Amino acid sequence: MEEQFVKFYQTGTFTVGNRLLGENQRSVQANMQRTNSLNSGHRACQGCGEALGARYAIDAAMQATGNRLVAVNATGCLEVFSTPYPQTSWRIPWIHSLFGNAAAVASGVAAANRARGRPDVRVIAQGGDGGTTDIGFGCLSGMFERNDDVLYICYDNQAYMNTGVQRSSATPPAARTATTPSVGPSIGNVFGTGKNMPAIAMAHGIPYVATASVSNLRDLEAKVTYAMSIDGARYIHVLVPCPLGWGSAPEDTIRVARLAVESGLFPLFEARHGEITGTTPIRHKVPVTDYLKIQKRFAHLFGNPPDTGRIALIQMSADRNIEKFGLLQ
Ligand SMILES: Cc1ncc(C[n+]2csc(CCOP(=O)(O)OP(=O)(O)O)c2C)c(N)n1
Ligand code: SF4
Repeated sequence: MEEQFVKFYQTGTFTVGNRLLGENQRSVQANMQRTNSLNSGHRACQGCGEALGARYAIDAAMQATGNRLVAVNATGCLEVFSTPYPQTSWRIPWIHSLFGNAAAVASGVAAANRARGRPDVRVIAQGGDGGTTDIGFGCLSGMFERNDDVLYICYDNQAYMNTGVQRSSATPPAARTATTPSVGPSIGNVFGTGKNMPAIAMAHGIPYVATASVSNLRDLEAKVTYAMSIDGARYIHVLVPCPLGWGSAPEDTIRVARLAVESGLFPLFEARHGEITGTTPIRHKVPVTDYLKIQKRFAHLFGNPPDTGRIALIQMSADRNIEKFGLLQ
């Protein structure tokens, strides 16, 4: 009989697979000693990418800091679903700031720790894309510019989800939201607008900037772990699909996030002091239609006839990323 190589896809998980890996390859989440910083029982929707991303990121940061961590949370889904007063799912010191000032509050916490002679207690600020790219933008830029000792994590679900899926400056072209055109020849968000937040963070020359995706959770853990090993202002931008706002199936959250990466629409990279230092190559390049078709927010692109013009524009932007970051190696 012909021999067949059996591949263990589960390596790195909490289940059996972790034992197949060497100590230094094991994920934080697979460790029995993980802190469960964002505990079960919260009220996120089924399949929420933000809940998943935050759980991995904060547990990794806890491990990297020897559990000496304070998190500051902007208003948004992550804050609302995790802390319906008087309950909380957080098992770490956690502060709810205003919607727009998480970065400034985090800078203050870091300064207070220094003043108390406890610079070993590290600080994370976190928020959604609305809280980061729009209303919290000024405070965040100040935190970067002063090189304050804070890791800021943006969980990018590409709209204001908590208040009913309004457009943010991270909403991609053609995506339908509650505040983008829903009738006429060009349904969905317009082209040529929005902000590239990782590039803006890099332009501040801060020590570390990275993008991550909940499709690559080990990579997310590694980036958070590295970020907590250095000082100064750091920024990680995580793509977190939102089944409610994207109109994707809850069980497809990882798949959608992966297709964003594998199509080139969401490049994974790291940058130090404003220069790209590493990228994650695409393993199996897919056309952007594979990504778009499984989300209702893009359904209008696939009518009869399909909107080939705008689909081609989205494909061009994915191809530009692939070329710019050298993602096909
Ligand atoms: C100054 C201010 N304006 C508006 C709101 C209402 N508000 C609360 S959460 C939210 C949306 C948050 O969106 P985002 O930051 O993208 O996070 P998400 O909920 O998508 O994770 C808004 C508009 C507020 N709390 N404060
Ligand atoms: S609306 Fe979206 S981001 Fe908010 S809890 Fe539900 S899935 Fe998560």
